Amino acid sequence: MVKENIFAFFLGCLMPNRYPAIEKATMYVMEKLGYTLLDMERATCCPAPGVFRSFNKVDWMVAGARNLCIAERLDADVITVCNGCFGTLQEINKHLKENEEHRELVNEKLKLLGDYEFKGIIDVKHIMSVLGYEVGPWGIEDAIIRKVNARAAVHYGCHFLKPTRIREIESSEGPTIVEEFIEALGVESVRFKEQLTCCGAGGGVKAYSGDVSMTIFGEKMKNIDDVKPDFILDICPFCHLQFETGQDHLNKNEDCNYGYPVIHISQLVAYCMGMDQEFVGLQYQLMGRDYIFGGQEIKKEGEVL
Ligand code: 9S8
Ligand code: 9S8
Ligand code: COM
Repeated sequence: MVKENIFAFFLGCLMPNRYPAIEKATMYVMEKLGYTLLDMERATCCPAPGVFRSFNKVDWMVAGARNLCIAERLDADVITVCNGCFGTLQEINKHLKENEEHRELVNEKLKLLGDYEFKGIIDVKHIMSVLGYEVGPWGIEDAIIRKVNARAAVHYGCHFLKPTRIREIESSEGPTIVEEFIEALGVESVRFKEQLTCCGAGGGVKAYSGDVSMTIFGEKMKNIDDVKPDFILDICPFCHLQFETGQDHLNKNEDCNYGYPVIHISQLVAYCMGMDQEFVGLQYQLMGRDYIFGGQEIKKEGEVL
């Protein structure tokens, strides 16, 4: 039995290297909600699904299983804040639980790396599913001290939703988990054209061809700009990187002047729960404004309404 309310926190590569504020915000949110996050010592890249799996599926499974073994030793389910990490770890975990032949093959190879054996005793979760399905919009209401009163363009990203048979999201074609959750934070989600398509970063596209990546991203930004949201909300540090650096790239190379703040779900929730805007990391997203959100306080910290 895995421990309740305790997660092995899988950092991945992008968040600790590029967006430590997302990491800090995640810890703030989860701890305030009563969860404990454990460090996964010696964890590596998940490895990224769109990149490593395309080259060598066995090596991808071995490296992923090694990370899962670290969480198994802690007796805790894994939590990730990244779609790619979720994609890899959830898929490998499910696959190796079901496929004995691959489990044996992977365990043989794991022996070469040290004292590792995949047992199949834990689950892998994305923070959005924990917030949306376990804490719930109903549960977060008690934990927040301010509502945001803004309009967001929600970007789900590919690996959170697909492949459908593995992901366990209520609907991968018309998901509402993010929208329903952020409504409780005072955020209205504005629909835009081709909302569920890729941001253009994943699948190795950004690394292989910056131009193709920016063409896909340019379309996405046009569709978002049509509905003029107050900010862009993502649930994946790689999408986050694309939206953040991509807007600057388009502004320099195309006839546009985008300046949409880009906010990860952990940052938004941390802010609503009382974390200072400066620590949530939003100051990097201000784009010349003093505050993104009016930050209407609905109660003081600790106060019960
Ligand atoms: S790890 Fe290495 S490149 Fe990354 S952030 Fe999320 S996907 Fe997993
Ligand atoms: S969309 Fe398509 S593959 Fe991905 S999840 Fe995050 S990066 Fe943006
Ligand atoms: C995207 C991960 S989040 S990957 O580039 O598709 O592997």
